[in-house]
Amino acid sequence: MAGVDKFGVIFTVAFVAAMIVIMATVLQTDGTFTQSTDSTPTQTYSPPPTQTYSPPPTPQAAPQTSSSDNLKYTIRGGIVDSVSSDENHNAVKIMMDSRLDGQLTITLTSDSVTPFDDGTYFVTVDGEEVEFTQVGKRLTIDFMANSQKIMIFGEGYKSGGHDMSSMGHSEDSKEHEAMMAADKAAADKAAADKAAADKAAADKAAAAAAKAPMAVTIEPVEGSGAPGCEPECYSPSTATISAGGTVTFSNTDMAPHTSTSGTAANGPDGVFDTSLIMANASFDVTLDDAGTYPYFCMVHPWMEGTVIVE
Ligand SMILES: [Cu+2]
Repeated sequence: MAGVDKFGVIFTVAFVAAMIVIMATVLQTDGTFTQSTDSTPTQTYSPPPTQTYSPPPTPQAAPQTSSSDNLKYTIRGGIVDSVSSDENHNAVKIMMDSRLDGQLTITLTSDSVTPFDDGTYFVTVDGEEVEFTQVGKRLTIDFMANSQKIMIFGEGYKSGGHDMSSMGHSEDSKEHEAMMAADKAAADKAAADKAAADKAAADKAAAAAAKAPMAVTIEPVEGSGAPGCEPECYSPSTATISAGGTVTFSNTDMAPHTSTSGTAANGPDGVFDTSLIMANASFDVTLDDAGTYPYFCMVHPWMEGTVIVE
């Protein structure tokens, strides 16, 4: 039985050792289990190739660069249909399709269009003059979506006084008309601006003219010594002057009157008081502070008026 036990012990030790070896190969150094890939065949799933949708290239994605009529250009936001120089009109015409706001950069040549004396050009997009940047003979012109025609004019075009002799025939006379229209629009705008400025000046003058006077005369109405004239027993019953102005209370009535600041109901407030003014006499009151000053006649309390100082 000892032999059997010995064999059993050896078997057990060997089994344990084998397990340790197996575990060691399975157990990674970081302690995580991984599936053995070399011992068992693995099935891999390959999904069928998916169809991806590629949107059509947008015009601005890749700037279109080309040359036509010996003119090199780059366009973004549109496609150039044609570039042609018109020697008769000393202009270059670019026809294009643009669905987006974009930019055309074109390098001109002396053959295509001769610049003005100062080396610059005149550019229109669909007949409207536009700003552009110029480096040497390379022009960069911005355009709006749906623009169709860019024209670049040289010395044949005289701003403000078009050289009609070189603007002869049909199609480009349309172009020229468009330019004339653009110029007229600009002139009209300038005129409108001037009119607006003139109006503003006129309004200012009117405002100055409308400014309250520095002097006003107030008279009691005839017969105001007896009730019945109210509420306009002074004329004008409401008078307006500018601050620092003078009110002349002139008594043109037969009866003596006063003009006393305050109200008949509450009495004098002490701002001013002419005291009694006899017939054909007058009294001046100067008021420096803006405000509304009620006054009344001490003798005839139905007589009330107002002085407004602005
Ligand atoms: Cu009176």
